[in-house]
Amino acid sequence: MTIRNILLHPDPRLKKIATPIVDLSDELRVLADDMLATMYEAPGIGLAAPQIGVLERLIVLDCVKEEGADPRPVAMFNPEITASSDELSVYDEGCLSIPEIYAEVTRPAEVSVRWMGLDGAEHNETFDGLWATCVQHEIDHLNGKLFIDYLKPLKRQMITRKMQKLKRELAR
Ligand code: K1U
Ligand code: ZN
Repeated sequence: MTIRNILLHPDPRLKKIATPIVDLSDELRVLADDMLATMYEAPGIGLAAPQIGVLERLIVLDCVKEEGADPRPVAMFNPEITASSDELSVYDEGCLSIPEIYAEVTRPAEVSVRWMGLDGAEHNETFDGLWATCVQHEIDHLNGKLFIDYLKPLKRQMITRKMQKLKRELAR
């Protein structure tokens, strides 16, 4: 497994709409494995393919947080939200492409998702809690949307300026 480089905001590739996956190839299975390894290493609870510069509709997540609980790595090809609750939930979100910055985002508390799994079969599941927040955050990445896009323009601008400075320093 290869740990991939995670793109940092601002990057034009993080603003693009990712392409649907047509055939589940061995290459895509390797990509999913690499993304899970990259996510665990970061560490994070989710990762979307555009974050490693691959503009295809693939996300991975594992939101099991309880100490000693079994991990639950999930890879979703072409994930789609098929239903959202009216009830909302607020979570202090982070993003591996915007490190060390957290902000409250309001989203539906429960979402039903359809996706193609590593086995090539269709899966359907309803998520709540952190899983619901994370899967929505990751699907947003596939549509070129970042969690800071939910914030007021001034706050978003401040974060973007901070990230531009960080990227300049890292490039030195
Ligand atoms: O997509 C990403 O950038 C990953 C992101 C997912 C996410 C976090 C919080 C709310 C919604 C979506 C992260 O994983 S940021 C890191 C993080 O939250 C975390 C890291 C280690 C342990 C627990 C959480
Ligand atoms: Zn993110």
